[in-house]
Amino acid sequence: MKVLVLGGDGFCGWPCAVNLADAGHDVMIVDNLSRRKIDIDLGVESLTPIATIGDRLKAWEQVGGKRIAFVLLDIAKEYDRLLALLRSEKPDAVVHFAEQRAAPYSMKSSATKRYTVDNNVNGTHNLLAAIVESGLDVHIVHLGTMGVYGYGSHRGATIPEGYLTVEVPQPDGSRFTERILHPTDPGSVYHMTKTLDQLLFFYYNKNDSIRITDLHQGIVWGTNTSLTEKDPRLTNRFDYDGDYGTVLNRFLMQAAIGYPLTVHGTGGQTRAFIHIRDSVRCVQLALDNPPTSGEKVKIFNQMTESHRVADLAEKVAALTGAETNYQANPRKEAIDNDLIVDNRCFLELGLKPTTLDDGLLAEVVDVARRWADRCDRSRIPCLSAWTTRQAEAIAARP
Ligand code: NAD
Ligand code: USQ
Repeated sequence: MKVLVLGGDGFCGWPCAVNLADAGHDVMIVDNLSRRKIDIDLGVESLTPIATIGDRLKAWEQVGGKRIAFVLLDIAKEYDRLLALLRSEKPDAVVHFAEQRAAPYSMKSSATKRYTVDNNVNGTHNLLAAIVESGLDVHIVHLGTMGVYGYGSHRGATIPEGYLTVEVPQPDGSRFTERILHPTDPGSVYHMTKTLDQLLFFYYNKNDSIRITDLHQGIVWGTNTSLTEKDPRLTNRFDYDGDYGTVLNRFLMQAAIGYPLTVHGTGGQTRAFIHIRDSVRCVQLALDNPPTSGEKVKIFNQMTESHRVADLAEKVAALTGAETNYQANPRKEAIDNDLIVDNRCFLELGLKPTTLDDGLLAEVVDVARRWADRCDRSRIPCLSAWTTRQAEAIAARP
């Protein structure tokens, strides 16, 4: 199959691209390298040293991998080039990772809010419009987020895979049932862009019969896969800073360098998690099981387990002896929430979940220890505040 991997230089996209090439697909990465530029703008670096995209692709060929092509293109701004690329390549599928993905970055300033909306919504819309204009039948696999469902208002209900069956009361007392998109409840400007993506997919699927799989992915942890471990130049990125680092990888890295684990608020926030190896596998499963012509947008909950943040800290502390620091929360979010998630679609397709208890936590700590001298401790605190109230609370931290 010919697959374009939009955002294939990023944390989830790079291991996915090499995995697809390894499986024999013709892979082309399309990326504007904006993530590397944001690191430069923020003055931070991946904890693991990452090679340039050119060196990555050379290394992949040298270890015997099937050649991966690369095109430097901004999908949010270069519509005509994107359309021309689709017309010339005629891909069977496009995997869409190419968005600004950090909630704290999206909440830093009006400029980063506007950039996140412009980049993410235009990028997704350009892709959809270009596929329609090209007349091609391309399966889109999009990386969405569990955060579209929101955290806090489920009251013990199980979150279904995208659609909710509701009963609507009629004026005459009768009721009808309807299968609707699950209501959205975004917790940041970034998460809001994913809810907008979801509506764009709904519309283009209804109007133009575009075949789409939207993967509502949880927080990805871990760093490498067996393929990115084959050569140091293939190493995947490891974000640890207060804007791009995600909670579990941050805790594991903090434990590795003896920095007290930064639990926001009470740590009662419950979130969904998936290991990078399973994330890669899920994308492959989604590509292998496309929607049929005329089928509604397929929505899969791409997660394998849910945990409270405080429980994660406790687990990491038990493994490493780390201390925990409960601190003022920079985010406006529920202090605690339940999270029960239906993830049967991928399990039924054969996903064998990698869990926190499979020994890989220690592997991440080892990776972090190896690169500990690259860590800038001053960049660890999360300082991007959701509102002035949270900014004041952070400023008052001891
Ligand atoms: P990332 O920032 O590491 O990678 C995104 C890639 O897309 C980068 O290489 C970037 O340069 C590229 N990109 C961004 N905008 C672009 C544009 N306009 N044109 C071309 N390329 C562009 O992020 P990631 O962690 O790999 O996440 C990938 C996708 O998965 C995102 O859509 C994200 O929302 C989703 N996701 C990530 C996680 C996670 O924990 N990392 C969890 C759930 C969902
Ligand atoms: N948190 C801490 N301490 C930290 C960092 C985070 O307690 O040092 C807390 C946050 O306050 C939040 C939770 O941990 O309650 C999760 O934060 P996160 O940064 O790990 O994850 P999030 O902002 O939700 O975003 C990440 C990815 C995003 C993806 C999302 C999936 O960056 O791209 O969409 O996970 S999900 O969370 O399922 O919506």
